[in-house]
Amino acid sequence: MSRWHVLGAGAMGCLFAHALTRAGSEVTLVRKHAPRARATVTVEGADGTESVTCATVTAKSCGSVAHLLVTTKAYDVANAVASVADHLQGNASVLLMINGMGLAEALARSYPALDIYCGTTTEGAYRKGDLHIRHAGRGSTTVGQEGRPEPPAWFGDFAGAVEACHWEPDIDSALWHKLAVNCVINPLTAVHRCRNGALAEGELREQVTQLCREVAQVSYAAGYTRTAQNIEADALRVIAATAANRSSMLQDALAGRPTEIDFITGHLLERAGEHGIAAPLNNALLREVRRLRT
Ligand code: KPL
Repeated sequence: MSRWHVLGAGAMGCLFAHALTRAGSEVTLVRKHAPRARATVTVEGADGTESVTCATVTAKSCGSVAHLLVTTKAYDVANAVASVADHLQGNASVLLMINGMGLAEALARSYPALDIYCGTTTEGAYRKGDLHIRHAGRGSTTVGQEGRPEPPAWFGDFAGAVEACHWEPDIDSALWHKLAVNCVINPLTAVHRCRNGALAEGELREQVTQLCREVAQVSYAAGYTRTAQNIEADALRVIAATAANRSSMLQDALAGRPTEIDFITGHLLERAGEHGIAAPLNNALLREVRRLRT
């Protein structure tokens, strides 16, 4: 069984730490403060409530790290990884389970020896308290390293612990698809302070169509043909399936936290720029969401 260090103790960090511990992996939560050597992680699910205990350490005292799972907000990744950099084994495996794109490449430039993987999940979970979450909806988890057809040795145990988890050789396309859906839903819900379902009606529905048109143009140009062809149908399906939810960007905005807009719409616009595509509504939303905190 692999030993995992987990950065980020939000809903996803807790969900994965719980699943890995339950399956027998040794999990250590790396936290800002670790007053106790062990802490309880509690998950409320459809089948009841279950708790496990995990080791807790601070970055300074975390010991040697062979497998690092990063579940922080996108804007915290660089600092969080830097905080444990002195403890990373030379060729440590780092799995980024975060929103947005562009961070794996940035991390690889800073730490060329690291073996970096990316993942995306449709699991639904929200935080009820410190290390206490509600697992609200079951989904699937996709992990990969672009261009690597076969998973590494640790993936067997990981996939055995995490429900409906599969290896994806073309992880970039999976991440882009998630990013595309997030570009359509997250900024609109944050700016209009509405739940996802409100995007299916009226003027916001028209903006969804315009965003999808822009996202499709960029997706075609960047070579993500399946996303280009299906983005509107896929975004509408996610809007319907998550109608009662507040998007993560709306939750961040309501809590006065920074948002992940630069890693979601910002990344889309970078790619649009490379291909000379304007994407005006995405541009306007990027500016509006950036202004939400000022
Ligand atoms: O991923 C999401 C998010 O909120 O970040 C969606 C799919 C939009 C669900 O709310």
